[in-house]
Amino acid sequence: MVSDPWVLATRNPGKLRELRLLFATNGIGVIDLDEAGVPEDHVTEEAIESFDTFEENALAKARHFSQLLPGRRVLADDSGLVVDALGGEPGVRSKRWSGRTGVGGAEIDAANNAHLRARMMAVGVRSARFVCAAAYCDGRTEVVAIGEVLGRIEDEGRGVHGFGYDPFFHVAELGCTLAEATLEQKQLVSHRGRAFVALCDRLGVRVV
Ligand code: ITT
Repeated sequence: MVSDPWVLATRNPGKLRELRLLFATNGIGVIDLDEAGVPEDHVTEEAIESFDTFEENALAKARHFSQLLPGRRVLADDSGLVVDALGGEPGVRSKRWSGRTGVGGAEIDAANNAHLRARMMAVGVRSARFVCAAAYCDGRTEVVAIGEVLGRIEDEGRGVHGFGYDPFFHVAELGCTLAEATLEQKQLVSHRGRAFVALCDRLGVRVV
């Protein structure tokens, strides 16, 4: 790696895996908050993401952790699923949509996916999109960029890769769900891949 690692302000290992791959193509290392030595402060971290837009939440996260990590380049991601037939739900509330608290990782993903399946039962219009706001802050410069991927919600989940709602999100461009795609395939079309490529473009950093 050619420079100090950048800090991705996340506690989500799925996001870290995807962005590590993307930034590695340009020789930039990425570490998460645990690796940067920032102890988890659940209450504060939840409160930061209380805006109604992905952009505001991502920028608030990047700013907050940039203040805790002076001199570091900090990236943040706020993302979620937007389902047309549900009036845009769950949107910025994607992580806690099922209402389950006190669990994380695979358990919260399973609860959210069960909730999605139940809400979409007997719904004819299946179109949806994933949205990601990517933010950068280094104490002087702040940049935010958006990426989206269009798809449809499947009746049943398929695939074992990825995280979150990936098993239920079918992408026509790939011909499969995001959980059936490899990390590299997901990266090429995903909301996150597109948002961070646009962000890097604005920062003058080339990633592919
Ligand atoms: P942070 O620590 O980065 O905040 P998080 O999981 O809390 O991690 P968000 O607040 O951005 O992240 O919530 C996004 C939720 O939306 C996430 O928990 C998933 O349920 C869903 N989501 C976002 N991107 C996704 C993706 O690529 N595939 C599947 N689900 C995704």
